[in-house]
Amino acid sequence: MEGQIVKIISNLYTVNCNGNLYECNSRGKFRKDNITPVVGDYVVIDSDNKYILEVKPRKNRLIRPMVSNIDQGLILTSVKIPDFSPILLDKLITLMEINNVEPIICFSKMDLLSDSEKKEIFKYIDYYKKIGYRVFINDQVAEIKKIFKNKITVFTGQTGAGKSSLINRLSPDVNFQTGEVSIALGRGRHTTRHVELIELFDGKILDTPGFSSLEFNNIDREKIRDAFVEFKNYPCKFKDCMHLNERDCSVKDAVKNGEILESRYNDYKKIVQ
Ligand SMILES: Nc1nc2c(ncn2[C@@H]2O[C@H](COP(=O)(O)OP(=O)(O)O)[C@@H](O)[C@H]2O)c(=O)[nH]1
Ligand SMILES: [Mg+2]
Ligand SMILES: [Zn+2]
Repeated sequence: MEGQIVKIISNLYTVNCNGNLYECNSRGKFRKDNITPVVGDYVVIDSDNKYILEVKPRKNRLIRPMVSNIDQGLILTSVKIPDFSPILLDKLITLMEINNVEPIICFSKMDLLSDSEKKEIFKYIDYYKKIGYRVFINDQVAEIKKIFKNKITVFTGQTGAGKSSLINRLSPDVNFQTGEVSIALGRGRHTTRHVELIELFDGKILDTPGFSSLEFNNIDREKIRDAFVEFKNYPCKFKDCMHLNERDCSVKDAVKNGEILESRYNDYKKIVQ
């Protein structure tokens, strides 16, 4: 029988098979093969003996939190307290593109802006839409509810960006882990929390924010370049152009003539360097 791991506590794996939950153990074999089943894994189980028999190949896997097969990430982006940070947004988009996770952008706290500040943010909103991303403002609750269907979604964004508030507005009964509780307890050691996939609007969300550590170690420069999706619309003289110091670079031309947003290009350079 096939299903998906939705929760792991110690060595007990909760597997959802067509809506029925089975609490399974894993087999010693996995440890030997260096496979650790994680939340999100699609697995084959022996439903009589409650054992996981096989872990299916993964679409992707995050380390913190430990989870696999994420489809999309909702990036909560505050425009005030904390101020809008294009580099943080572009870093999150880049990490998601590299991990085969679809970025969806959601701006929060627009109500704290003056009209002229709003206009400035709408330049970014229009640009990210133009290059193909879905962009919302956090008061578009009805529209945001529709994005979850048949997908596994992870929420991300700085502390204070409005993740918990948005989830509360979407569905007041969801118990979303803030990720800040353990620190508030003031203990030296973080309390061990388990991660869990929660059903929401015909899809699943991870109850813990992801992509919180923005580390780009061991990532190929080419992968970072390709994560800036709009660059592909500007073929350069050199096929492997990194759009940095090369001559005859269509991407740099497009930045100069305003087709590519300057902050995007500058963020690309910062990330790649
Ligand atoms: N004015 C305003 N405040 C907001 C908005 N969204 C969240 N907040 C406030 O910002 C603070 C941080 O929000 P929270 O949801 O806890 O952020 P999280 O750390 O990402 O979970 C809280 O005091 C919220 O009430 C918004 O759209 N407008
Ligand atoms: Mg929170
Ligand atoms: Zn180029």
